[in-house]
Amino acid sequence: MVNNIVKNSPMRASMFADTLLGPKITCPKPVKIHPELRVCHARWIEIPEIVDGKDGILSVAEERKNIPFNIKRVYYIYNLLNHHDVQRGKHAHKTLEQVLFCINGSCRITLHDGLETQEVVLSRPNVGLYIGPSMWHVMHSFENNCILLVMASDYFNEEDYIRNYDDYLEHLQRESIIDE
Ligand code: T46
Repeated sequence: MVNNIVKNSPMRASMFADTLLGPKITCPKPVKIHPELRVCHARWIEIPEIVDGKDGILSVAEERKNIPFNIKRVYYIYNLLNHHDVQRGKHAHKTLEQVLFCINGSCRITLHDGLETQEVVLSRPNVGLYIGPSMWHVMHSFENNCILLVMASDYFNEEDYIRNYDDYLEHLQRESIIDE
């Protein structure tokens, strides 16, 4: 009885009508992303925005498709109450690869590869920043509504962090990433 009511309801009809016609998926043309990244071990990653005629936009990240590694971990940073002053990051990873998406609001990331320093803005939910190993990074200038979503290539391991800047420079020299 309950099933019949649901089956015949206009709500149910409208829920299925679009499916019968087939989804209308359009992906907007990629917008050129600025700025060009001068630092090593970082690049922009643009994922599709699917606008299908319903309200909202659907973006999708897939490992080994638009994310260049197997995703073992996802974490997110939010509820930034002291957003004007706060600095997070201030470290590099020995092996970890990550892609950072600001899925709400915006923040800035200062990247440093031992030689070059560059500050970028993360503000588009479908434009991620790939950060590879040996990149010193600092996240700051958070908007209070900022939600930073991170996909990572490995599980959390404190041993993979280089949290001291002098140790970071030593690491670069040891790995012959920069000359002494
Ligand atoms: C990074 C940037 C972009 C865990 O226990 N598990 C986890 O998966 C993570 C990410 C953190 N933690 C613990 C370790 C610390 O006790 O959470 C605490 C805060 O971590 P951290 O100070 O490293 O947080 P951020 O925001 O400075 O850095 C984070 C990631 O840790 C880091 O890998 O690259 O975001």
